[in-house]
This record gives sequence, C-alpha cells and structure tokens, in this order.
Amino acid sequence: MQRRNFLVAAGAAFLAGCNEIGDSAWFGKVVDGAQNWHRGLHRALGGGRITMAPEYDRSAISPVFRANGNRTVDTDAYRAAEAEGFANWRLSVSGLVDNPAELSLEDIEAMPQRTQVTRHDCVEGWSAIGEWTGPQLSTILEAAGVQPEANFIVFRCADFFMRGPADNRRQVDYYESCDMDDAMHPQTIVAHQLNGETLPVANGAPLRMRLERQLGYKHAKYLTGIEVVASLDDINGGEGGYWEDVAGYQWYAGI
Ligand SMILES: Nc1nc2c(c(=O)[nH]1)N[C@H]1C(S)=C(S)[C@@H](COP(=O)(O)O)O[C@H]1N2
Ligand SMILES: [Mo]
Repeated sequence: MQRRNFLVAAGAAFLAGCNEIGDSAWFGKVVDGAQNWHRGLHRALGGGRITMAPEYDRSAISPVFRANGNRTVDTDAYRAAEAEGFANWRLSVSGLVDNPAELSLEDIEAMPQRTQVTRHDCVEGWSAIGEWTGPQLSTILEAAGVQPEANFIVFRCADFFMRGPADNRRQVDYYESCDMDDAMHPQTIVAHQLNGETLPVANGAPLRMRLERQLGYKHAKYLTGIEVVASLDDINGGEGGYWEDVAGYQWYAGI
C-alpha cells in the first residue's frame, strides 16, 4: 500500500508539472506535511476536476461480497435491534450543524438515492465488487446545514474491538472520519442496500458508509452517527479512525 500510494503521488507530481504546481502559495499548502502532500497530489491528478472511483456493470458484481472486521455487533442492544428489523435504528447528525437530527431508516430511504457498482479494496489484500444504494452524504449534510468551521465528518459505529492485555481488556469503539471534500463527493453514500437487497448484518446493517476513493477500513459499518467537527484531535485516539489510532494506518487511504 505504501508503494502504491507513492506511485500515485509520483504520477500526480509528474502530471501536475504540466499544470500549476509552480504556484508557490498553492504548493506550499500542499507540502505542509507528508500526508497532506499525498492528499493534495492525489487530488491534483484530476487537474481540479472531481476524481471518480471506477464504476462497473452489474455483470461484474462478485458472487459473494466478503465480510471483514466485525461481522456483527456483540451487544444486547444490537441483537434486539436486529430482531426488530432495525425499525428503531437512528442515525444521529450532530456537531457543527444548524439542524441536528435523528434519522430513521424510513427518513433515509425517502431521500434521493444513488446506486453505484464499485470495487472495495481491503488492505489485507482482497477486493470485491458490489452494488451499493443509499443517499449521498452531501444530501444529509446540506439538510443539516453545515457550519463554516466544519473541517471533518466523524462516522460513529455501534461496534468495538476488545484490546489490551488479558488482565486489562478494554473496549475500543470503531469509528472513522473524512474531510469535507470526501464528505461532499458524489460517490460518498450512506448505504442501506448491497446488491439490491437489505444490507446484511455481516456487511454493516442497517447502515454503512461508502467512500469509494479510499481503502476498505474507511467504510464504516454499523453506522450510528455522523458528527461534524472542526478538528479530529479530541476524537477518540485523535488519529481520525480506529485503525489509525491502534495500528498507525494512514488517515488518508486514497486508492
Ligand atoms: N464498524 C466497522 N466498520 C468497518 C470494519 C469494522 O470492523 N467495523 N472493518 C473495516 C474493514 S477493514 C473493511 S475491509 C470493511 C469490510 O466491509 P465488509 O465487511 O462489507 O466486507 O469494513 C470496514 N468498516
Ligand atoms: Mo479492510
């Protein structure tokens, strides 16, 4: 992955040479930290256009969409929610918004929907193509009225991993985040269907994120909340995601 990111960045640097990378103010901003450098150059590949993840024909859909990480949520509350078909599941929209909300699945299904057939790439070395359906995150954020200080969206999840030595096990919640560019990207959706069916529990029922330009671990499953924040510093471990906090994964996992 490291090498791939490097190649993407190197390719972008090359292409950007024909563009406006010489502009010192813009370049200064982009090279402000290695991660921002990668992120800026990844975006520069599109020459200012929105870069879209490839979309496929339905015939390319994988016969089985593998599940990875947590395949269910080990709490009584989740088991009860599953038993009632997630009828009372709520997605909270909170933080730096004018109109905080608690959205039901009905609310989410009543919004304009996007369906996309995309390839999911996991860092562990497998990929699968699936068709995802749900409202664009931008629709939800526009309705919520994002305030000007907003810089990131935090995705809260119902699940967790137990970590630490046997005598000091602690529950560490899964979460993820993205910047406003990815949040407003047309392919960033809150999915409630996989391959035309209700999202299976193993794949994050009843709601999971799809952030198609980034690696698998960014696509938060068992979504309970969308939180609009100015900084990630005070959120959980401060690195912007579960794997980023516990294992040093890159926050910007562009592919
Ligand atoms: N809440 C939550 N989201 C998660 C995970 C998880 O364990 N919990 N695993 C991540 C990883 S590493 C991958 S590859 C994908 C797997 O999605 P899938 O189970 O639908 O294949 O979900 C991501 N999102
Ligand atoms: Mo993954």
